Amino acid sequence: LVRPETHVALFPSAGMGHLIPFLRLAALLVRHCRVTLITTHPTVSLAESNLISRFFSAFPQVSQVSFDLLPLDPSTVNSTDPFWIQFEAIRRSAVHLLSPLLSSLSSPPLSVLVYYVFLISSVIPVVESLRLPNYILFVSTARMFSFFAYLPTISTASSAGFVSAFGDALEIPGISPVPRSSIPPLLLVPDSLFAHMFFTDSAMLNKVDGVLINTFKELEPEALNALNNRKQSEQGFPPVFAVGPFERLEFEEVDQCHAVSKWLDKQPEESVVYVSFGSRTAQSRDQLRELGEGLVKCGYRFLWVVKDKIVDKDEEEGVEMVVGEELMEKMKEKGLVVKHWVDQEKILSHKAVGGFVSHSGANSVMEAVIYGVRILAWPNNGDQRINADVVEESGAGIWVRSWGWGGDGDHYEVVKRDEIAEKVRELMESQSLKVKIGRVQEEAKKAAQVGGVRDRAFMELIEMWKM
Ligand code: BUP
Repeated sequence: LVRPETHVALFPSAGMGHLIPFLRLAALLVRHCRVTLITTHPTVSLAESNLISRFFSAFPQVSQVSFDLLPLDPSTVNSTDPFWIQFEAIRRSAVHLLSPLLSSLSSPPLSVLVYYVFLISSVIPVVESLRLPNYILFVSTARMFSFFAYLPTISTASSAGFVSAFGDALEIPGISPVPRSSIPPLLLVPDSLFAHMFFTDSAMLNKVDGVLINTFKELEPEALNALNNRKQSEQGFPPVFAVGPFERLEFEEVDQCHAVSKWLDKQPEESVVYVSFGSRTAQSRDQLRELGEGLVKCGYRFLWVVKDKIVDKDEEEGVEMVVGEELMEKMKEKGLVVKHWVDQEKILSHKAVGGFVSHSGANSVMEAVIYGVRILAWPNNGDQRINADVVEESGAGIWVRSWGWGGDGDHYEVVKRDEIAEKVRELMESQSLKVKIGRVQEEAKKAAQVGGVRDRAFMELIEMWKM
């Protein structure tokens, strides 16, 4: 069996969508080896600091080392999104602080660092000087990773070069084309912070020893095969390990969800559509109201998590203020509308829930698959249109390509209530969708069973890391 001295340090970045998979990875790894989690302070959201505390209470055997961020002048960063500013603060701080921090983790000596993708350029010089193997936990889909990893082959490492090289769609060998309309919007904004990170870090991929992705073969066969082929044919391309599905852990449970659970308990089986757009994207008031009207119109019961601010600490107005009292009154009969953090997996695993209107964040897609809840994907931002292809191609759900990005900002269009109602009805009524998600769920269960492909992937990694 594995020697206890294998020691893995995990270095996540900001935001719940990134923190959660790192914590779930920590929980899977701690069964086999020593784990240290590097946490950064301060966090952007309350949800992050709360979850970190609960994690260490639940896993006292995981060591914590704290990484205090150096101050960053926001005017030196081309972004107003607090999460992107935080990513940059972590990147810059890591250049100075990571080396002494990793060197201090000496008992037992560190075997490997697993970190967030947009830290590659900060981490590589450090791990090279310490001769430490380095792996990424890519917190999106394998399809998105194929896109990320393909960029250096077509661009001149800048948005301008990329835009002119792109055309209508990007043909990546082995996967279906990525249309221009699916490119993360910020990648097309010259000199955006996001574009800077994307191009700088993808260009250094060949210095990464391996990539872990929370996915499994049957969910993304084409992308995983294509990545494997690329590894075989291209020197320096890192191996990709499908280590999913990651599952929710007990410590993630939140008290606030009791009222939600009580309400769900009263609803008939598979009668409720759950609506949530993730932890980082706020929607415009106009879109929120059309969505609310659409939910009323669809005729199904619904549980809707409203979000109109990017960061939870800024959410000051109650849900009535945000969606309007008149609409709240209409929604009362069939809906429960909340504006706080909920226990999403508890909701998805509830027998009353039959469908999920989701922004198709990678974690949400995987969670819906695990519980066999079919998805109506409505991408808001970033990687989400690329993930929506995974939803459709795998049979986990549907999406409407003609709908614009669903968030708030210049490039977003409001989708009207009638269209929303019609698609939600299709989601809830289609028998073929039900059958297809059932098949994907079965595959997810097989991948996660004891001795299944997920366990084998971890054993392979740990064997390598102990050398
Ligand atoms: Br909101 C919300 N409760 O109320 P994604 C989210 N979640 O448990 P995102 C809750 O946050 P990225 C809530 O289950 C999932 O694990 C949810 O991750 C959980 O989207 C996670 O789905 C959200 O990947 O992150 O937040 O947009 O930017 O990484 O896609």
